[in-house]
Amino acid sequence: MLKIYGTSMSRANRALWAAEELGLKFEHIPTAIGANGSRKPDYLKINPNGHVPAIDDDGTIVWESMAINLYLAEKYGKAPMWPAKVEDHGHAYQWSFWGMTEVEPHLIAVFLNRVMLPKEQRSEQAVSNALEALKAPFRVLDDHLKSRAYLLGADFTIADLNVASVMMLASMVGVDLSGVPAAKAWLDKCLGRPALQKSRSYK
Ligand SMILES: N[C@@H](CCC(=O)N[C@@H](CS)C(=O)NCC(=O)O)C(=O)O
Repeated sequence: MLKIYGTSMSRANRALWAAEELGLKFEHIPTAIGANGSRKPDYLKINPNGHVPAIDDDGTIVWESMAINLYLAEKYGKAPMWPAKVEDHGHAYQWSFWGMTEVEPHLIAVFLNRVMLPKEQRSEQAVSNALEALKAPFRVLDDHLKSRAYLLGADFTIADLNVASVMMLASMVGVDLSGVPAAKAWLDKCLGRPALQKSRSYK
């Protein structure tokens, strides 16, 4: 049976969300971040990077959250969740990698400097640099969503799940999305999905 390692309070939430959205039967293996979980020797045999999430799908081990989600969607999903056309697979990869490279590092910088770091180590300058850097990709997302309901068109797909799983950090760390209303409306729609609520119950 598919095993998913991680906690919903981490990037593992996106794999748990995908599994719920795809209606998969799986075993959740609670794995904390750091010394008490993801850095333990047994777990390092599964993901030598010491990070969550990872999956073990009947012996096939995959780590990297976006790779996990694209794998699960391709293997177990039907259209529209995993789109029928190869061209749309290209767009699913495009948006997933875009979220991970163009948006996630800047949102993490805001998260670290507003929430995670001890107060004396936080930098307002780092927050304003990150907010500045987010303006361009947020504009790209907003422009794209002005003329379509979801990233690939009319339906929610794995591309939406992957990008929304990155963008949800924005609302968690108080990044104002009122200047990008189409992106905000799309994100609210994605975050309202029952499968996401369910995925948050895996501690
Ligand atoms: N690029 C990786 C990043 C995974 C990652 O950094 N996960 C964090 C939790 S959100 C983690 O496991 N940190 C624990 C550690 O580095 O010790 C992915 O998307 O899967």
